[in-house]
Amino acid sequence: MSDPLLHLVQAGVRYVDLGRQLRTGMPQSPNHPAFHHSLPRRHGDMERADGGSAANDMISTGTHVGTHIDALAHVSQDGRLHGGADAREAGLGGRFDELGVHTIAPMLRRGVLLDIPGLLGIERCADGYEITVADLEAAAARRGLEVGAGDVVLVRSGWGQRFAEGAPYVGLDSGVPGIGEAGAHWLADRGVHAAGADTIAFERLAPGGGHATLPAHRVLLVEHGVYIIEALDLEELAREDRHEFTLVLIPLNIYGATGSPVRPLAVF
Ligand code: UVW
Repeated sequence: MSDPLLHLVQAGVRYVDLGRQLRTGMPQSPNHPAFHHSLPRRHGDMERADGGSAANDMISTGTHVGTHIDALAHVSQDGRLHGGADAREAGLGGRFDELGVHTIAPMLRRGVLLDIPGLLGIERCADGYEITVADLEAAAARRGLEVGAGDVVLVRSGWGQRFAEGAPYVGLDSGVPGIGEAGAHWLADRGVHAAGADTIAFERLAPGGGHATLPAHRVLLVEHGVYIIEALDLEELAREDRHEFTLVLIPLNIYGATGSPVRPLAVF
């Protein structure tokens, strides 16, 4: 019997890992409980009769830390969730049964990279820069691509390089680049399935403004039911000059969760 994976390898199919390594102290939004990894049972703590032992570790984390996907349960606007349900009444056993991360099907979809620093001829977008609709259109046109219904669109700002700095709340005072409300409407108008970026909040955060307003979250999650993926590593994909690929993304099947860590792959 032939091995289907071998066929893929022989056909030259490759992938780029878009997920960031989970580490205690990595950059994250201060909105969320941080990632912690500990080793409560070390080798030798309990030795078996045969001389063997096992080390067992433990993680605790907000579901919106590291590379992750936002479920539709995550954000409400003016007391309403996507679909109009009362957000304050919502929870497990209620609307989160329909909007939790367990309802996001594994993704095997056309992925499109819109590389904004590549377009602008810079290393990375300035902190707090709003990526405009003109930027999005020019980045797609530069590669002869059209964004279409069902796509997963990944917007690279270059900010992901700051993960190397290691500070947990890096960049919040100076702002974080990303799309704004207009960019979110542009994506929603094209019927995308999900949109992601290489930053902690997907959309632009104004210098000193923190998370005071999140218009792109409102437009995509609440108004249009478009999932958001954050803290992606898009550097290698840009270096590889890959702008169209198959995006493979599987959220954890956590019942009713507002988000989930993910490890997406760009396959080409
Ligand atoms: C932000 O910090 C806004 O990230 P998330 O959408 O995961 O809450």
